[in-house]
Amino acid sequence: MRKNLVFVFLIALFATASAGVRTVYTINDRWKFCPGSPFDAQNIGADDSSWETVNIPHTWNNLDGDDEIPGYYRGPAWYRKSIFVDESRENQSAVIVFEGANQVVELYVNGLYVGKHIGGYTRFNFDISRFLNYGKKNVFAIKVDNGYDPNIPPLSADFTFYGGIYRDVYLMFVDKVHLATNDYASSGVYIRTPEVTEKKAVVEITSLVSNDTDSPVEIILENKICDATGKEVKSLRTNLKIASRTTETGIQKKIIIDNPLLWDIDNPHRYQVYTRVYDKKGDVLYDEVSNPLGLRWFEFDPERGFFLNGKPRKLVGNNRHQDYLAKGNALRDEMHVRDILLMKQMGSNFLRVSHYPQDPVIMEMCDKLGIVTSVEIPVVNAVTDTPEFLENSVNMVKEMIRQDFNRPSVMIWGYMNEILLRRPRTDEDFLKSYYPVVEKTARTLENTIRKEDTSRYTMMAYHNAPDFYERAHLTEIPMIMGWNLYQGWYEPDIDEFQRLLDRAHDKYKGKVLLVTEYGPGVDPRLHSYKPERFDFSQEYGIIYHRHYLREMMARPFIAGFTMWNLNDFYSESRIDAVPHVNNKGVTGLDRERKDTYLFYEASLGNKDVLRIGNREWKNRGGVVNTVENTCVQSVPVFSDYPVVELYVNGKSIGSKKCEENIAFFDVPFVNGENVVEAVARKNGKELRDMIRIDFKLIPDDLKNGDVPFTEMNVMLGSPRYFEDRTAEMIWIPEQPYKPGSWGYIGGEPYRRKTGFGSMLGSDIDIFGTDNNPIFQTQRTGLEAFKADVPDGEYSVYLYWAELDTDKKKESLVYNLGADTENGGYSKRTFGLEINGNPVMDKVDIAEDYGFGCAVIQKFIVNVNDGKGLTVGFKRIEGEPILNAIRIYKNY
Ligand code: GCB
Ligand code: CA
Repeated sequence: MRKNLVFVFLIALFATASAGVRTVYTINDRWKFCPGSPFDAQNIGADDSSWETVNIPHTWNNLDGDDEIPGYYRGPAWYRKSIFVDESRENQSAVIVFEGANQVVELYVNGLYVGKHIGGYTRFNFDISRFLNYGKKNVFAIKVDNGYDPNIPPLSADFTFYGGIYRDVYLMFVDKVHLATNDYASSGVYIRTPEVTEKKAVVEITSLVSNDTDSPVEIILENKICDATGKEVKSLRTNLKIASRTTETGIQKKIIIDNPLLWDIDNPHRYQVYTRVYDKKGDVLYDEVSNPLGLRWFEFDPERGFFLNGKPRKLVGNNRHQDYLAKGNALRDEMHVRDILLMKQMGSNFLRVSHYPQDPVIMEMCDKLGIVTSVEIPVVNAVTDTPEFLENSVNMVKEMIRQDFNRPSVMIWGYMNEILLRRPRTDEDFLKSYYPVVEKTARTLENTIRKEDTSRYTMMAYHNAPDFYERAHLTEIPMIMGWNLYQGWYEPDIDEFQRLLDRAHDKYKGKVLLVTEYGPGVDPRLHSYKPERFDFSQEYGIIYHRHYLREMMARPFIAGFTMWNLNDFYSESRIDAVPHVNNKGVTGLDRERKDTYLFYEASLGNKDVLRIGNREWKNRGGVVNTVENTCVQSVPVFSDYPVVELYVNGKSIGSKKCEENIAFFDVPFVNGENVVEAVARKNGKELRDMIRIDFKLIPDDLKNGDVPFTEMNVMLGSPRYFEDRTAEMIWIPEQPYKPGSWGYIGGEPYRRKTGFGSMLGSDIDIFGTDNNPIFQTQRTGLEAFKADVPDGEYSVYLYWAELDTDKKKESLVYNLGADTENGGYSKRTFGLEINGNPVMDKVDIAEDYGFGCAVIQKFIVNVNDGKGLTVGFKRIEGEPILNAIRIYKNY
């Protein structure tokens, strides 16, 4: 009896549910995948048994960046999967929805061609109703191609164009009468707020309804607005007639909400709009979608910056790339969510969704957390002068706008990034015709945006070549000018940054200015107490960001800024401290928080922040530099409190004032474990933070019995510290030799000459190692490396790489002025002696191993009669070199 009741109840539940609610679910798992163009791949009977099995999100390039082979696979690949579709779906419309796949997709269902989509960063869908067999299995075959196509943006850019279905893919079943799914994969509903004040909001809702049946229908269109608690605030019904197989527009104007709850950065209240389609009596619910509604008004003022709901707000935040360590761009929702949480924790209120639209959950998170966004299409570096390129770009703009139209977080649409960075040619003849093409593209995109959406601002991001942009009239077109600036990184003089801001402010009167990019490369494994531009150290990262933050905060006309970047990201064509990785993130590829992140966390208006810096530098070391046999090294502490006290191994080493939210402490490290604890107090509140560091003391006096010598790893020509995280090994800077101690004799640190002076070490990729920084610095022309180590058996490892290149190095696209301009390699050979014994008559690294290749040679050496260790270099031709040395006591 009881059982039966439940049963009846269930039937009732299902009956109402299936009538009105669309069904949407992912079909991500267990696809067959094959790169290339396998014969027959689209056909039902194709044999895919030998194909790899993958889950979506998927990319075929996620591991490409790890090898030495330049480039990555760009071309076609196929996905196949059989999917059972319920018989009950036969009288519905069936749609397959892709959140994003890079970059051209062709879909076949049951051997039949369904359609094609161009562009790798926006959502798209296909109605597959007439291709399906109901109550049966259906073969889906999807061709995805990420090959270069001159008609599809981006043509080139500083990020990897991963191929694959790298975002969720769904099946959706909906009544034949439904909210439109044929409108650039939008929700079919557009919510506008022509007027919002504290007193009153005026809302206007445009809904597109499709009738996929063979006869006309009359429907009732309902829009119900609820507040965040679910309470109904307004509800409107409109009658609509829709002819067979057409889409009709229903507009509901002048919906008034009194005393609206506003969407704000600190309190992002969201209403929810439920759009429903009923039969004409209002009895049967055909379809429903919901959209967020944020009531807010905003304005950019060229002098006073950004205002949200009438209040000035400096927009401070990040750019973000959609990739992660070893995953490429194929990230599950939770990985995207995590990034926005990281931003929020850092104190950001602004995200430049660059250089392309991203996963819907990114936008949802920004709506939820009160993060203002700017979204842009990936027209980067250059354009192609064809109608197809323009058409594809316009389509991308429409998809972007329509898909994210209802998001309260979106306030800016962008459409070009550094579009004159890669001018295909630079001769006058060419430029004369190229500039007008770029201008025309820009104007077309600008006009498209303004037509699609009158409520947001438009933006373009320029690189530091205003003359180019002025000549092409690009500075006149968008409402907001975004500047990508790297003074103190690619360009030498960091103070040029603020001068440039002031000049731009003077010159572009009436224009709104944002700093859309700025940032130094930081390899989290590198540290330096003599930080300098382009050394990739955490410490230079702080110098740079501190400077930029100070200057931008001091200028009200800078409406906002977005650092480059939230996270490190892959860029196949780039070689820095980590090959194929752009290290300008404030977090790593694995989202490790660098000191720069901690600095912002303490600086951006967060409350009660206390973070000891260098916290990921777990294996740390250095040379004894006190009579107490400790090694004093500086440790930064980040806090929004005025004073911090630091305890080292239980003892206070004093209090320091935080200046610009940082206090630097000289910490005396002992061998082994060190416990460092910070305490800050304000208004009766106490904050504490603690880290543990494993420290390896390296004796300076090698006869010092208190700190016995076990090993030392020294990078030549380098003031940097490096942590080999795999081997948990510490690399320390070089020092000159003095008797009783250790160090180099003779020679000079290798410095690369660049367009702007010289820089530490080299930036070429070093093959055969994961530890480029060990090899990228070098001492040239040295006579010897001496260490007065005690008697015993040693392993002595010499590390080499030829840093000069055989021909003038091909200039790296993104290192702008920082490219190496050393004349190129001239022959070098030298002899090697250990403790006076010739061990190799003729070392010729370039000849024997090639250029930029890691070479590590281990020598077993007996040291006796108290003579210590001497590695001698005998010049034969050119200057002898040594990149690093490891001395390890075997017995
Ligand atoms: C830029 C580009 C960005 C690069 C960045 C860099 O100006 O817009 O895509 O990644 O510089 O790191 O060089
Ligand atoms: Ca997703």
